[in-house]
Amino acid sequence: MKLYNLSWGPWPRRVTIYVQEKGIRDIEIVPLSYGDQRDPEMMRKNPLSYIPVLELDDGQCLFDSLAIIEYLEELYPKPNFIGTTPIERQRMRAFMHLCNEFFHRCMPYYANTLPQFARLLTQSAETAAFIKPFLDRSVASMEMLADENGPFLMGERISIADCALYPMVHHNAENYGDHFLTDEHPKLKRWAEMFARRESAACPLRDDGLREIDFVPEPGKRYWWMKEEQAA
Ligand SMILES: N[C@@H](CCC(=O)N[C@@H](CS)C(=O)NCC(=O)O)C(=O)O
Repeated sequence: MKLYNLSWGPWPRRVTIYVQEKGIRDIEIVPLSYGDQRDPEMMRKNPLSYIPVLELDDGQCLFDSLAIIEYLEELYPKPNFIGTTPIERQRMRAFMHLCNEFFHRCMPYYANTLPQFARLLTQSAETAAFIKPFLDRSVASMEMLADENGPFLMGERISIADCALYPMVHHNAENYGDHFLTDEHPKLKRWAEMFARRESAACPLRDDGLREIDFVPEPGKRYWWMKEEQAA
């Protein structure tokens, strides 16, 4: 199998963290750059043009980070990362859904608040203020579901929940300086500090210019976020 990957991408990182933590060694990781997902070859593999994509040996291509992870969990059931009882699995999946909800709420919030995103759109403080309570609620919900004693999100053993959330926390902190976990989230904070020390946690910063405020574009290169007049 081949896993098409973007090394700094929070969504594909869920799968690479899972593969590494699980000890799966027979998946070839194919590195892509941002933009490659729209090449005709990649569009044939995933018409939605998202990374990650898992290509099976028979050529079938699977997409969506958590659906890929659940597929792999069926192929490689040991060690168990999904939960051993229906209740454990339900809690883990509820956490996965909250984690997606959280990250989908981050994007419009950052787009409307971080200075580098002003290159992309006219920012609205009103929109940001509207979104913020929803975002806070997603984080509070994850805090509520996280295990009391840890050290992992679902308890003593690492699970898909850890692989699903860690890249999002890391992405926000390292690329945007947003350490959104506060003293109101003691369980998540303790967990994030613990997980950051794991070998699977290391990852490069995003390199498409949306991290730096004072980014100087490479001459002649068309960045995906550039308006036409900027690219000319
Ligand atoms: N729901 C998808 C989201 C994947 C996603 O947005 N990946 C980013 C890279 S981190 C991407 O491919 N973006 C390209 C685009 O939106 O065109 C998943 O969980 O895999």
